[in-house]
Amino acid sequence: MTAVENPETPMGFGRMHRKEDVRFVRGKGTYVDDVALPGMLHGAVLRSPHAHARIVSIDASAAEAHPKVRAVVTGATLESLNLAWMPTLSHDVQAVLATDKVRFQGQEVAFVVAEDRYAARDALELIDVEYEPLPAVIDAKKSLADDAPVIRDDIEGRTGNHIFDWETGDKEHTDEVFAAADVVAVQDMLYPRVHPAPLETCGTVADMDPVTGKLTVWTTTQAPHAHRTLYALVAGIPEHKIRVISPDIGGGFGNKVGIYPGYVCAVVGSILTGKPVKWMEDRSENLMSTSFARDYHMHGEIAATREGRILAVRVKVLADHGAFNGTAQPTKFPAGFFGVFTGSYDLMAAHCEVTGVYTNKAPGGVAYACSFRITEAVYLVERLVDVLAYDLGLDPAELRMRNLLRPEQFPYESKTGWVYDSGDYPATLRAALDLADYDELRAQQARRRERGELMGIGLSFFTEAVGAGPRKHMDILGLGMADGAELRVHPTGKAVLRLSCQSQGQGHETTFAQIVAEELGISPDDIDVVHGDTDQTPFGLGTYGSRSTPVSGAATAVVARKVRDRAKIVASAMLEVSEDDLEWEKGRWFVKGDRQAGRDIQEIALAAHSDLELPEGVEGHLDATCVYNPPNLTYPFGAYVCVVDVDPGTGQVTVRSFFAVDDCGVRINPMIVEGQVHGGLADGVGMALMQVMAFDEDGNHLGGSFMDYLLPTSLECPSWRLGETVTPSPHHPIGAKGVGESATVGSPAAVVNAVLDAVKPLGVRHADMPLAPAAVWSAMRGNPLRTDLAIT
Ligand code: MCN
Ligand code: CUM
Repeated sequence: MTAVENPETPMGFGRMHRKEDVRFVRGKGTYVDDVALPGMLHGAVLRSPHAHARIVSIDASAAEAHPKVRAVVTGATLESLNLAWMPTLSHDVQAVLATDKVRFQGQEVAFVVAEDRYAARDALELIDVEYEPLPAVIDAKKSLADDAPVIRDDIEGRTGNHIFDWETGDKEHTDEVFAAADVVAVQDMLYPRVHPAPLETCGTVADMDPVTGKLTVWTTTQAPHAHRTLYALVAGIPEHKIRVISPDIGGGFGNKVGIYPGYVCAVVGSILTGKPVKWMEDRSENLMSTSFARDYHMHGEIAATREGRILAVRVKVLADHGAFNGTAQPTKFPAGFFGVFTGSYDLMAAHCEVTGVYTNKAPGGVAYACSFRITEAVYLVERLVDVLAYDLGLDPAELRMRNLLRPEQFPYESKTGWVYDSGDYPATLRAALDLADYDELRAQQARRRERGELMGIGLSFFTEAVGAGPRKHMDILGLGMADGAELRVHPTGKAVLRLSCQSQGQGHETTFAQIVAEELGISPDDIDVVHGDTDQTPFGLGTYGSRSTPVSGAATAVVARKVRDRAKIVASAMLEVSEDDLEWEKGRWFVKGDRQAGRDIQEIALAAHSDLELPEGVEGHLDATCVYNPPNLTYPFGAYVCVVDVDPGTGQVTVRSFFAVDDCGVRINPMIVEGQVHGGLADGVGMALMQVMAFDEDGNHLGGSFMDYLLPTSLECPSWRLGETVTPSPHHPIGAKGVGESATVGSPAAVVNAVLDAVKPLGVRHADMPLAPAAVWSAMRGNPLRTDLAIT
């Protein structure tokens, strides 16, 4: 880890401590669970013990009779309010509370509102639900069988579990290239179901004021404005009568993009009782019922010449979407951004087909630091390249170097239609190999292999696509993806910046202030960043797909430039010179050729609020707004090298070292970027080695606590070694690209490739994540495990 070299506040980009940490390290953050309102009641959710069952009856009378219970909400209550079903962000519908059937274990069946949390929990036990169990569909591969029970029989005319077929690329041309290729390497692989597991679970405090009719919702959301619009559309409450406040968030990682039934129930509870209602889920509830990611069964093929020139990639995917997620995510493509599976390589052709299916699992496929399926795409192509290297007997670094896109090819349109904005990939791979001292590592590996030791070196090279983005790629509820920014400079030159995005730990209060500082020369300490409150911030779709820097960051730069232009008009009036005679240097306008004659931004701000006479039509004060509609996504990229040791007796993997060179264009705060990368690398180690949401045959969820669903700690992680290259995005006002998900997307393949490189002498070509000791041990004996069904 790099030390903070310059702890003093820079007047713009550079390392600086995070402003928000002043409250976080003192335990002074305000999270949803810290919100306490007078007369507040508490809600609890009754959940299904079955993965698939018909609901015969629900008798809530005993719970209703509990002296501390104020309301019991069931699907029938919601039906009478026309709220039984809610749209998911992915254009499907989900039962808020089950009425006809339960479709996954942990599904919401009833909601109790009581005077305290304990009473609410106790009363859940008093609700008598009669179930008629049905066979559960857990294995996506079996969901399409003719005799598989139909999970979504609530949808009229549905006779099976098939949701969609989606394809991209040119099939005919790809098949031709494959037919003519010297070599075709084929590999099936599973990206298992995983969960983001943020430190803070999800929750809501809903307060419907019966007098004003205004609904205030404190909620754990990465996208407050999207939630408000959805509440308005679903509940029919006028949008201006809804205020969504997303206070401090204890991690999101995609878990807090969607709306969950508990949120809606808290709102309904408040409407029914006329009191504020708090609902906070516990850890098991979070792990069982909220957004899952991945669950992609992939069949990949890669075609090449004998010399190792990669020609084409062909893929078939079976996507397990769980019970309620008809399409993958809030995007026009049902398979999300999986279309970037061509990776970082100069291919002649590519084609992929994705089939989505329902299973009796919690709604899946949404998000986990993933850029919506890019994680799966990168993993697939980076495993395929290694499998090809294995088959051809080539060094995986050399094979990548020969096939990476070259700098002169940018902007590059991929064979599936994505326009990569900028990059010098070979330079970044070279930087990573140098950082790792690759040749020396290989030499050491050879020596160790002679001693019977299993040392592995794994590589990955990833291209991300972040900053949703143009409507071509993405929309939620038909809303498009522009984000707003408002900047107000006060008379004394201090400023407030209002943004539609929402930080879950990424440090927005610091970095967005730094963008204004860079543009206007106001110290970041003098700029307050306001976000997470729909009453106080302009509309925008929030934080996911690492879009805050690409979209809100761009909006911030543009709004600051607008203020600078306004400041120029004021300065010209103050100095009584033409605007054309003024020149900007950070923090002041001065007269060309006379550096002494100038006004700094603080003087200009005061004058802008005075009776200074401004030109006809120019308003006073120093404010501006901007709505930024990004012309393209940004495409950060990186090269990773992972070194592992595998215990030949137990299959236990130790990550010895990890070298990561990330390119996210211009870095606003390199310290924060490095923190983002550290977190993502830990995620990658977790997914590669231990994280999986497994189920048994009956649909029992086997990962309901951190004893079973394993997260990496510092003990499993090495001391990360980071490097950087900087290729600015040509279309972003400050040349920045997003970085928040890069390392999660890029690192699993490096870890898996390293483990498989270690066991290569034993003839192991592939094994599926997570490479827990049992999986590695079995693979070493030629007996690969189906990890999502077998490992708990
Ligand atoms: N940054 C920078 N220079 C760049 C790019 C980014 O200084 N060139 C800074 C940004 O200004 C911001 C941070 O790095 O402070 C991350 O920026 P960005 O890549 O724009 O990502 P977002 O802010 O949109 O965050 C979302 C992203 C996602 S989608 C997930 S999931 C994830 C991630 O961020 N969840 C996180 N990182 C997380 N980090 C924490 N601590 N907690 C989460 O829940
Ligand atoms: Cu894909 S997880 Mo993030 O986009 O919130």
